[in-house]
Amino acid sequence: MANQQNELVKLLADLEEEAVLDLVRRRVAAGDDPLQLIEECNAGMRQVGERYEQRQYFLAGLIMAGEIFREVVEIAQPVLENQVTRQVSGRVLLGTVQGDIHDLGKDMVGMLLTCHGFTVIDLGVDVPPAEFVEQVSKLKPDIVGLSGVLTASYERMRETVSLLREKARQDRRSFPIIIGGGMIDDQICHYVGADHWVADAMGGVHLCQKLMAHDNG
Ligand code: B12
Repeated sequence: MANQQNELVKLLADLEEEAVLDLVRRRVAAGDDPLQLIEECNAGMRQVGERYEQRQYFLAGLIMAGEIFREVVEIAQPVLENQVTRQVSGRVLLGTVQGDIHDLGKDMVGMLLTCHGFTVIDLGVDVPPAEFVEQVSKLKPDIVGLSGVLTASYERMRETVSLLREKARQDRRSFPIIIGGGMIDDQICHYVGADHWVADAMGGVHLCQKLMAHDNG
């Protein structure tokens, strides 16, 4: 199994589209956990990023990696949807912050939250801070989730959080703001002013479940 795992990471890092999809299909058919497969592909994506930084890959490599990852998620999604029990949970407003068009991570979180009974309102990518504020006022979600993987996104997240807090104060409402995306850590969360951060999509689901239980308890 360890070899197979390394194989998937390596195949994705090498952008071997057909071989990746073939291996994923075989492992799904053999009963492997689809989240584990996605996690391995994520490790492959990080290697693609490193190769891009080292100029071994160019933009086309990032685009290709994005396409392969999306195809992997398409294979895994039906299995994931069958695995989970749907209970009615809360409403989560999601979006990738302004200036950032990376959406694979956000979509992954959205899909898993939906599988776990959350109603997800997805504002898409490159979402200006004012748009988040407007939609939060209109849709009144229980939780707001911001996604961003570029270093430049942290400034936009900070601005978005600040505007959301101001509006929440005016409306006498409160809702937790969580952030996620590649390189986010405690320090960035503190800088941005968000309430929580998570490193992976399933961690996001567990956090949202905890926040809703707290809300209702
Ligand atoms: C694929 C990719 C692209 C694709 C994206 C396709 C798409 N539809 O999303 C494309 C080609 C569009 C792209 C473009 C660019 N990219 Co790019 N890209 C990547 C790459 C290789 C993978 C990102 C990815 O999708 N990972 C898989 C997902 C599933 O992981 P994730 O996003 O981290 O999400 C997980 C968690 O973080 C979490 N999560 C994410 N969001 C949220 C939100 C919430 C609420 C929660 C709870 C959890 C959560 O859940 C997810 C699943 O576990 C990364 C490398 C890397 N290390 O990340 C570079 C990377 C992010 N890109 C980079 C760069 C530089 C660019 C470009 C500027 C390149 C260019 N010259 O144009 C442009 C920027 C465009 C823009 N304005 O946004 C740099 C960023 C460097 C930096 N520090 O800012 C990276 C790190 C590569 C590198 N090492 O240099 N890219």
